Amino acid sequence: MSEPAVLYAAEGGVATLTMNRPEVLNALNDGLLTGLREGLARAKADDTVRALLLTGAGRGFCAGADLAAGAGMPQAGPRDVAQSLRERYHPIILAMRQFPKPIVGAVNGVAAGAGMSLALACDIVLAGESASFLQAFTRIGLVPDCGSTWFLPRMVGDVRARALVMLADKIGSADALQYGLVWKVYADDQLLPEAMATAMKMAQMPTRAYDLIKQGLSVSSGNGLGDQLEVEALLQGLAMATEDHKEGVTAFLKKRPAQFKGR
Ligand code: T3D
Repeated sequence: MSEPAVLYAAEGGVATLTMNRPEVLNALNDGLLTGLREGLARAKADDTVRALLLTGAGRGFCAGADLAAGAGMPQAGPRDVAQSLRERYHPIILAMRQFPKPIVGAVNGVAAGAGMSLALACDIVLAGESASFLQAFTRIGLVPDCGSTWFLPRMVGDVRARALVMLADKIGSADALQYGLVWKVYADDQLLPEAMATAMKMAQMPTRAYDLIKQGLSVSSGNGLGDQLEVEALLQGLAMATEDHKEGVTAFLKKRPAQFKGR
């Protein structure tokens, strides 16, 4: 039997999704897209999972849509690309951004096309020194998809976003760090241990507050200050009703470390 296109492992409160088609740099075919959707749903439903780690097997993170499996192949015949994006890709990007637990991306190699969008959809993006990022779309006559035109201007500003998508130059981890695409860069052999340590640390934090933070950040760019203050007030009311808030205050007053339960 062939290996699954996405490996799922859960340990210490962290579910790890490993994109697993290393021979094609984890290009996205149906199996891999289905594996991502199912892995996200499984990790969301499991109360013992309080953080998610996304990475790639082999020397690539994800090379975007599998060009040999139909994407952009004239011989595959006409197809409704918009429908394909809506049905196969968008649910993954939206599930990641709406995921009620933090997602750490460990970008271990090239992240190209929709693979770069996947990396950008993570909450905390960590990279290995040999990681690279490529808005590959114009190289094959396409436009960015899977959220890249939404993420990039917000993350790196308009000047860099335009250059990245129009020039389609591959940038390395040092530039990605300087541009603000990634949080930290590690030596390649340290990336996974560091990413796991980050995810495990986040799995011990107040999970409900993380969910509420993600909700607040997701609407902030469409809001004026007054509206966003109101969003924060509503979210803070919800956070204040959690067991973890009570535990945080109690631990502070008793001068001991907090034991958050994610409730
Ligand atoms: O409905 C829809 O599906 C539309 C959705 C579109 C969303 C998109 O993501 S469009 C963008 C698709 N991705 C690309 O255009 C990137 C294509 N790949 C590359 O440009 C290069 O492979 C990389 C820059 C990513 C890496 O280059 P390099 O030199 O490190 O590796 P390589 O030798 O090119 O690739 C290694 C193998 O992976 C190679 O196979 P081989 O020759 O060893 O048998 C290569 O063909 C394969 N591979 C890499 N990317 C893809 C791929 N196979 C299929 N699809 C790929 N995207």
